[in-house]
Amino acid sequence: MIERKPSAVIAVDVQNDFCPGGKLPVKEGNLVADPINQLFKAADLTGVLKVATRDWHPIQAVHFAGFGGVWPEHCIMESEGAKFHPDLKIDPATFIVSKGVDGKDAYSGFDGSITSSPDKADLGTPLNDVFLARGIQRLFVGGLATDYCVKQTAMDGVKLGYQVFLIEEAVRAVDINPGDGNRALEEMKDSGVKVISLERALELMAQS
Ligand code: VGL
Ligand code: ZN
Repeated sequence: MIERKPSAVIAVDVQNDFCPGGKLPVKEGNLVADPINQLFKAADLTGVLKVATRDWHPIQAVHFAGFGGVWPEHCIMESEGAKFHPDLKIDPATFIVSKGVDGKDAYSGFDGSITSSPDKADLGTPLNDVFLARGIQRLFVGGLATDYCVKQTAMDGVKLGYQVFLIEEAVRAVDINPGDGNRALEEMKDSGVKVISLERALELMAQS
């Protein structure tokens, strides 16, 4: 008998501002939408939870260079740039996590809380509480950017006790310094994140 493990797919920050043409563009950022859609589709077939996180900053955020932080303005709440990329398939069954709403740095999806979900009772709840309430054990992670929010989300997942898989086709890096993305992958691996192909992830999900 196959051991079934309650799982979740997390799409990290697949937002217009992190895609080509956006305010903090990641090269080929838009290309993570297709593999993530495939994971979401498999999730629908297997009862795996779907989560999409989003950076959701106020205009005057200490996260931004003008207010003491390091980043150009991006993902201002309610703006076009903060919307999910149109290629990413979000539906009412997807749990949406908003983070950075107080203006502070919030790289990890676990720093955010639920702002849309199939069940109103989850609104305002931290992501980890949603997982704990449903007995989630495994996380399949993709999104933007490998060297920031994806890394923090995946490594927090390990720290919180989840088995974490990073889907290699479903991530892209900012690479402010050349090689940052690859270094982030190594750091994640060293901390216990399993980096796997989309094909392997779909196989594992079929056993969920
Ligand atoms: C991110 C930099 C600043 C990310 C968010 O989503 O990876 N990076 N804010
Ligand atoms: Zn941000």
